[in-house]
Amino acid sequence: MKTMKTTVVIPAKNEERSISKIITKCRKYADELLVVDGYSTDGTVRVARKLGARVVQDHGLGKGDGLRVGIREAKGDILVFIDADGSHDPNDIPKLITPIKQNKADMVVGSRGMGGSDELHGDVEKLLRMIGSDIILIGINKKFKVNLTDSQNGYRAIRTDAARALNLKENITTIEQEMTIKCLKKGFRISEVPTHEYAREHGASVIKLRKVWFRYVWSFLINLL
Ligand SMILES: Nc1nc2c(ncn2[C@@H]2O[C@H](COP(=O)(O)OP(=O)(O)OP(=O)(O)O)[C@@H](O)[C@H]2O)c(=O)[nH]1
Ligand SMILES: [Mg+2]
Repeated sequence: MKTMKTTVVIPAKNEERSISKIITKCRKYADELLVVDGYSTDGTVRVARKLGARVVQDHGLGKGDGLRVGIREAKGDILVFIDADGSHDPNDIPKLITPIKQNKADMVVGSRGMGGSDELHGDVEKLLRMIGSDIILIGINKKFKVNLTDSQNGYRAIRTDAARALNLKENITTIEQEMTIKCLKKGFRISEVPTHEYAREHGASVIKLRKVWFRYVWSFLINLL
């Protein structure tokens, strides 16, 4: 069997302070390092290029757009999506890609349900985010008769051909639940491994709950039904 090559896809928007650490730590697990830039106005692109990553630009529509560009551009057989803000530990990459290499899964999601999160607890916005994502998770589990513990985490690996077959449409972070639902609809095998989510190292989240909650509910319903 041919060895599967891995492309690590790093969506990044204004992450110059954390991206060098991520690129450096991902290097040993990646055959290709692909940074998808969302029109950063800081030194993200310069830092990424200096460290030898290939940099491509999204269309300025959001992280989902960025992941779609990564899925299109990647040369590897397996994609690993990892945030550039320091929330994910690159040393978890082997756990994410091994089940795919062993042909035991088509997508492997890092589960914060199993591995814990610094970002889902501590204030009202985080509580509402957690309740919302749990309601969506319960809906997915009931509909597809599965027992997932995280439908939202951006830290995940997927076979490139499976990702390309999904015809993903969401422009923002709703792309993660869309990917999960569409994998289940297509009968792709999803596994989870525990990964811990750390608080972003610098700067602010792009997610403002009051602006995005409706899109989460809407994309959940249209993809599920
Ligand atoms: N290419 C691209 N990347 C983006 C865009 N928006 C955000 N990102 C990146 O996507 C990743 C996730 O964004 P975050 O803002 O951390 O979203 P989040 O992790 O759900 O939110 P927090 O939990 O608050 O960290 C980070 O690496 C961002 O730099 C975009 O429009 N285009
Ligand atoms: Mg983050």
